[in-house]
Amino acid sequence: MLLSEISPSMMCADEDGLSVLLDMFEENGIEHLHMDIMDGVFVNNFTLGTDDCRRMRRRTAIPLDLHLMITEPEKKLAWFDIQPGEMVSVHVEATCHLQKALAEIRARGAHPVAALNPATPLSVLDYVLDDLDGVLIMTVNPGFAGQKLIPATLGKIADCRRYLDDRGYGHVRIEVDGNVSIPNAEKMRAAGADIFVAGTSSIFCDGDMGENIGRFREAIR
Ligand code: S6P
Ligand code: MG
Repeated sequence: MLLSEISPSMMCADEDGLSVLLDMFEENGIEHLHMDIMDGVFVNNFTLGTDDCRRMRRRTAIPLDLHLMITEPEKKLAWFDIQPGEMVSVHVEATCHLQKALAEIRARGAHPVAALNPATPLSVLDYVLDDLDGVLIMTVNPGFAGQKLIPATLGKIADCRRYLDDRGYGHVRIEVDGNVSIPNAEKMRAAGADIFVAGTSSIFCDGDMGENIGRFREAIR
């Protein structure tokens, strides 16, 4: 099984105290920072944008995990100043040029990830497997934090792991996003997920953040 990693959802973080939070993430070995980018068209919300990504890169060495919930991402990748080693997810529902978008992310030295809404079948990946470093399985419909897990997506994570392994793509990571609470994270790990987006249902909730991260790590070990 691939090593498990945590990607805190930065749209859930307060701007106040951000430096302290980022120092704490570095001390806790947090592997990625999940940046939710929404355009008000692909999803009914606006969240983080290009300037937030630039600011975050100036404040921490933790690589960004850009989750682009925007239409026609292949036309907009240049706006994000993508850095080598970052993860960049594009939604397969948001483009009719999926291969082109993934190849452009790869050309920038970043890790291309295909994001799938809950109803989108895995077969959309059939002809882009060589272009992928990861699949982002949405376990809620994208747009908002604080939603409830869609139960069928747990089976989809297991199906995705099997789909990739059977085709010789065991190195392709599976990221999960949406209501990744500690109990849900345990089930997602058992199903084969290895990158976990931590939001309001796990680390950005009541209690000590350090202890929340510790419990979360334990659940996904
Ligand atoms: C939602 C977005 C997510 C949320 C995250 C929040 O569209 O893509 O990344 O920020 O899921 O986590 P939670 O624990 O509140 O569901
Ligand atoms: Mg997200």
